[in-house]
Amino acid sequence: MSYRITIHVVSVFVAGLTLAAHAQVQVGPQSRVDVTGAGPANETTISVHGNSPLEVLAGANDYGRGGDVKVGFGISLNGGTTYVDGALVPPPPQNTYDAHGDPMTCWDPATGDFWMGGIVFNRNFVENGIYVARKPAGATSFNPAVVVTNNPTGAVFDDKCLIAAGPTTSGSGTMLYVTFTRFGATTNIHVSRSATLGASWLAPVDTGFSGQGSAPVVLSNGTLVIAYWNFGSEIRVLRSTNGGVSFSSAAVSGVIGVPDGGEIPGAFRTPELPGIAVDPSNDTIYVAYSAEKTSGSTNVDVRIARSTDGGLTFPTVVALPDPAIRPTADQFFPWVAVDALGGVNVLYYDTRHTAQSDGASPAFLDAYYTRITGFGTGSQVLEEHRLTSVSFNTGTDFGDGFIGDYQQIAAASVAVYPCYMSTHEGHQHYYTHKIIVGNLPGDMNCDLVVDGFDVDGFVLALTDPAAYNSTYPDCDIQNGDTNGDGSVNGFDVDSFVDLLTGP
Ligand SMILES: [Ca+2]
Ligand SMILES: [Ca+2]
Ligand SMILES: [Ca+2]
Ligand SMILES: [Ca+2]
Repeated sequence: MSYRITIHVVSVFVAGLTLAAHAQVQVGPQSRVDVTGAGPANETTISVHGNSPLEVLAGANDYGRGGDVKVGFGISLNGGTTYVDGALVPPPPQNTYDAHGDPMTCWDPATGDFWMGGIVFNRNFVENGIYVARKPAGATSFNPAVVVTNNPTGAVFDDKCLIAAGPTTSGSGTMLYVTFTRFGATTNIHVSRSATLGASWLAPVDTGFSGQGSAPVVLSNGTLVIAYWNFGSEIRVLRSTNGGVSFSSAAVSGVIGVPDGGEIPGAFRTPELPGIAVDPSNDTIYVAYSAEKTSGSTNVDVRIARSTDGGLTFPTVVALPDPAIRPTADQFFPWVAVDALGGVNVLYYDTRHTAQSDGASPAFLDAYYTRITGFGTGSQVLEEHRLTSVSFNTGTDFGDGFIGDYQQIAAASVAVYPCYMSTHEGHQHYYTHKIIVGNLPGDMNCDLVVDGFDVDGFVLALTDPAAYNSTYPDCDIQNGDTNGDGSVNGFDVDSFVDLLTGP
């Protein structure tokens, strides 16, 4: 017996050396979400199941379903390899309205369920509102949608909604928040809440603060933090420590300059809408936005601001991309997500691959992804990957007038899913990749979960590494190094068992 183990130690160690040469971040192939949609589709949203990270819910403004624009969705249970796609059906009376859009998604750690929705309106801009639908974990369809707001008179118009789920301030149960801008007598951000898992919604609260692009997250103590653009030269956050009843505002950025169409190639609109994410392990908040490299410059960059005090202050700001690498191109439409290893993952559009002037129409863009480790420290590393294999033409559909107003990226465990629009298939469609940012010790079947289904793979990795690699060709045998000593061998058995049986 001891002889056999010795042999296996040697053979597995060699395999480990080979794999160690692989890049840390593995970007999977591009996968189209609106597989049955005729397009165009743009303005993306995405959420991932935190405890079952192959389950993904993506969405977009989807013009390819017949009739006017709808909230399109794509559900994947296999990490975006394949999608079930379609469009949401609004609840009465909103199912008679002409158009919907501003897609939003969220995932709730307490129930494991997803919610998705958007705005809905008649083209006369009188009747309008917001709705959401619940998708139970593992389901490939939605429960009937529910009205969040409905405005039948045209006195107000609700716009640019986003949604978050998290614990209540008392720690018991889930609170859902939909944040949006209500145009009318004011342009204030409003917040609708549901303590009934989206079955019913309270009348929206006027935060008292004017802004657009409100993007919410919920901290572990129930504090609600909402990034927004103040219609001026600042990115700010709203904070509510009483469950969305009252709000205060704090600065994220100071003066940023406001990038507009004149500072970016293309004629499409480029509102300054921030992205936001929270690291659930420590409540660190990251807000992503575009800014002039220096005040008055037309060189637009992405910036990521970090708060470690629950959104009161954002003292650490990182700019992308590394100016030593790409000195002149514009980067915009950023969103951010935090993986379980603490990496800060950023999606954005970039103009670098075509020589083009600001305002030149159409523009040629690429989707880019950067993972930041050691955020804001002397050991910071920016690992950048181009996601699109060819630059896409923004003049495809809408005459270069519209490519969506935002795009999103989501992360869970060691998986990251950017979701962006490209026109390379002849229309605006939307796409994801599964990006693996590191090893998940014990996950031998690479479903991003460590459980009893990993036992067979673990045994095979120890006894026959070649057979493991052929049986699990997409997996990294180094996940068997559960004791973290760099080798996969019999010394990993105890720690593997601990992973299966531990808390
Ligand atoms: Ca520029
Ligand atoms: Ca730039
Ligand atoms: Ca697994
Ligand atoms: Ca080991």
